[in-house]
Amino acid sequence: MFVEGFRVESPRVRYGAGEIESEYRYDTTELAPAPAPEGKGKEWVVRPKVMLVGWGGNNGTTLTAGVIANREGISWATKEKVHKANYFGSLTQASTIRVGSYNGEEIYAPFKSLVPMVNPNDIVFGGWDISGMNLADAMARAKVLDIDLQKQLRHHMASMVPLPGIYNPDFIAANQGSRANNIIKGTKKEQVDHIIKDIREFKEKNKVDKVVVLWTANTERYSNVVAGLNDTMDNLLASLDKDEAEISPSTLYAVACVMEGVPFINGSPQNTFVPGLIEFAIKKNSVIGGDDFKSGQTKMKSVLVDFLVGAGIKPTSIASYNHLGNNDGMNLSAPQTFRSKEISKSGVVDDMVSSNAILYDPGEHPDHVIVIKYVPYVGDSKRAMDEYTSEIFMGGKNTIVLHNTCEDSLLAAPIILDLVLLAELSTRIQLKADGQDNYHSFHPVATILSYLSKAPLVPPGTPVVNALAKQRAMLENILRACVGLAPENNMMLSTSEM
Ligand code: NAI
Ligand code: DG6
Repeated sequence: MFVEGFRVESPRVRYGAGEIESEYRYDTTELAPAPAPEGKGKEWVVRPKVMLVGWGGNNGTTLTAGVIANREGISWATKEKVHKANYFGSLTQASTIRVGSYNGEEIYAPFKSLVPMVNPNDIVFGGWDISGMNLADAMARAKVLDIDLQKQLRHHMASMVPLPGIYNPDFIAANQGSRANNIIKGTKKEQVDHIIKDIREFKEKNKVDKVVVLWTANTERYSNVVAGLNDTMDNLLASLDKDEAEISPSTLYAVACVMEGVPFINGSPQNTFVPGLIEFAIKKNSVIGGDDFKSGQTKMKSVLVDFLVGAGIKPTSIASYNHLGNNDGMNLSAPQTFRSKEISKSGVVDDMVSSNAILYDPGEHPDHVIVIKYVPYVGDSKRAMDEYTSEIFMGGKNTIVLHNTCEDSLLAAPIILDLVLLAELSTRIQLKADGQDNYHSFHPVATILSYLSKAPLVPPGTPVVNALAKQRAMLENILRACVGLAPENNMMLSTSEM
């Protein structure tokens, strides 16, 4: 929606002849030295169990290995230098927030220090995989981490073996069949019951009361959304009882989690959250979030197009190629699974384009092409190439070309960590509006995870925000609100004007 102009109707604003007078409350934070708080609220934080669907894949093994390496303080040598385990790439662990100023100087604090959050080193991992390979061998199969590091991690991971997973060859590429040797048999209802039993046993075994489940398994094809099948909660649950073929494995895991009241996050692009599942999660007030980790090319796009459109420049064509050689790339070489990825990668500029009707006519959209090719030799080291062409002042053209080479799983693993930590945190935040009697939790469809998702899942009827800076501001301002800090307004009035 776009308006040509507007006028504010408010008792705090007066339009006069040649001037506008407004009353504005400018909130800013001036810090003062104080003793450090004791305990930092650590006692509030539970030790969560994270169950990954696709635990033995590149992302699952890389994240598990990375957390163990951090917990154990492991360092390893490459030909370049001795590396120390870190959480670079994690918003919660490696970024900072401006908390105020002190004597005219900007003061930043770790993002994770604003409210009590789970320490990733405390996370206990588990999960499912249709491949029964133990995590040490699966880490070697992934070929992501340096060999000296792998050697130090092997004994920590050899005893970790994924639970059998739900396999349906109709939903992923046929080329995945050879690794499917660890499978839950039975009807769909029995498979859901099996997942529920797994979750309960994990809670029991690890003496934890909180579990977060996250899908980092193969990208599936889209499920058909059909009236009477999966369009409502009742129809989805009835279809489950009837063992309907069109319920995907990812939806089955999600149904199990909603039944158990366990947060379920989808890191892949397919429509796991069919309308019936969303309705079910809302009715049960069980957290769901996704879709598709926003790791590299799309993250850049959600910055670059926001900048271009925000600068009054008109992107007219975006061509995004990438090639990769890991198992994800092999699975995406099938047209149906590629199509899921194409959809999630394509929608990312929609909100930016529709925000500016000065640049774009109604219905006008830049050409936007997504190409993904499987090139086994490059392994996990994905190459992403983008060409952005824009119209500029007086008929000019501006072409920007990007080339990014990066290990895909090293980008994704910290994002998975953030998704888990923020999903867990969101279950502990309670809010209440003026006039309401009781506190309530956030809407179960976790918009708060948008920053980390290529195609953010939002409550039905709610606008989707893809622009990265807005997504970060939302998250940051929510955390600031939790500790009574004003939203960051970046007006800089206290330093320059007053
Ligand atoms: P991967 O192919 O290495 O791992 C997927 C794992 O899932 C495999 O071990 C496979 O055996 C297992 N699996 C497949 N179906 C399963 C099921 N129904 N139940 C249990 N396990 C199952 O893939 P990778 O690289 O770890 O990526 C995982 C997912 O994350 C993919 O869907 C990918 O598109 C998505 N993703 C990855 C990003 C990245 O940067 N690495 C970014 C955005 C999304
Ligand atoms: C190739 O596109 C494989 C995909 O799984 C991507 O690596 C993944 O979706 C990351 O995409 P992006 O656009 O966030 O880099």
